[in-house]
Amino acid sequence: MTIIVTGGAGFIGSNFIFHMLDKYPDYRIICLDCLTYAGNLSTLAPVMDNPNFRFVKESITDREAVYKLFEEEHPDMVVNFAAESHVDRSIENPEVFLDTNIKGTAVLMDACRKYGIQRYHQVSTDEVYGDLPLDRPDLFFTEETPIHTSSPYSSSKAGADLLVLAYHRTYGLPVTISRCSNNYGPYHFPEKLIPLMIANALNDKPLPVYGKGENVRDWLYVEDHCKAIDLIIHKGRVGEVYNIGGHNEMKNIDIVKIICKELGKPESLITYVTDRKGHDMRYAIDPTKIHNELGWLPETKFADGIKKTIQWYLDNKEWWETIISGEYQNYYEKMYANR
Ligand code: NAD
Ligand code: TDX
Repeated sequence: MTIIVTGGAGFIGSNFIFHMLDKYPDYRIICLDCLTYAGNLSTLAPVMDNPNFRFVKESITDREAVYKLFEEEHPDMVVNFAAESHVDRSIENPEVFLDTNIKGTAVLMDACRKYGIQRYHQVSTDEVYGDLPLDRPDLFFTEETPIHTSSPYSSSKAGADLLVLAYHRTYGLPVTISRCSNNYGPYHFPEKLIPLMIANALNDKPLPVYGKGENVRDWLYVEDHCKAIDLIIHKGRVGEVYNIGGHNEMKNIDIVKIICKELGKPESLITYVTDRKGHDMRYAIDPTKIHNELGWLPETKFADGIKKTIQWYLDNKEWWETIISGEYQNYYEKMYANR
């Protein structure tokens, strides 16, 4: 089995590669990643010498490069993690989100059509469903919830999902889609809530909470997401969408307070800043389908997962300090100064 994993130098893709190489010693994994600001080759250092692994630095939007890779490797599956993934960046500059998230998905699927494939899997997000109100805790996103996006990021992911379903219906491409809630864990890029708060707290810097911090996210430990995708690509039904979520809804402010407590830092570091434009209020996934069909359940309790995550950031300071000392400084200044 040869699998092309795109976006494997990023947060979830790298965790997925580690999971697959560990679990399937006879699989060949090809990571296709163009190393944007969010991709980090040092993340893949532990597997670089593995004979079952190959890294290819190309963009999923480059048709020629993608076709060449298919000719060389004859993949049995493609799992597409590659994306521009940060909502705040999409608000500043939507265009690259359209290129990578929509056009890149089409290029990958065209290659699958041209050369043949057993499975094309699209890694999508719960954000395609929009948001839920805080005063209706009885409501959850199911796979039938209408697409109703809020940000350029989520719109580009929804556009990709629709293309994937269209390629299935029109060309019979054997596709699956997973829509997951917020992940956390090792190698999470420090522009996102949890790693940003850990890094800032460790540096005794202000902890910028958008709005009132009342927004709710449904947090899932990244390893549980990887296990769900593993199940879907092997046992999921072609043409189907599977929601993945941890039934672990938490307010942003509560997450930040937990991080302060775990690190022994004062809550006085918390600073309320101008809200995100179009900020989604609540995400909550109903994972009944993947549970009933594939037997998947989240295994990591948040109390344990957040401890493991914080410990990882304490043990791997070099990884994130290198990131935040580079181009990230300009990003941080632009996004947070005078906010
Ligand atoms: P990330 O930003 O950490 O990593 C993205 C990776 O994709 C990087 O390595 C980057 O270099 C690569 N990439 C970007 N553009 C590319 C291109 N044109 N060609 C090749 N590679 C490219 O993202 P993540 O958080 O790991 O998310 C991975 C996927 O999971 C995304 O599709 C995202 O939409 C989805 N998702 C993320 C979450 C979450 O909580 N992080 C939740 C649900 C779904
Ligand atoms: O500095 C911050 N302060 C803050 O209050 C940041 C970076 C975020 N927030 C809030 C905004 C959100 O309500 O925290 C919440 C989480 O924010 P992000 O980490 O940016 O994640 P989110 O916008 O929820 O999107 C994430 O989950 C779904 C991923 O980035 C997406 O790729 C995924 O699809």
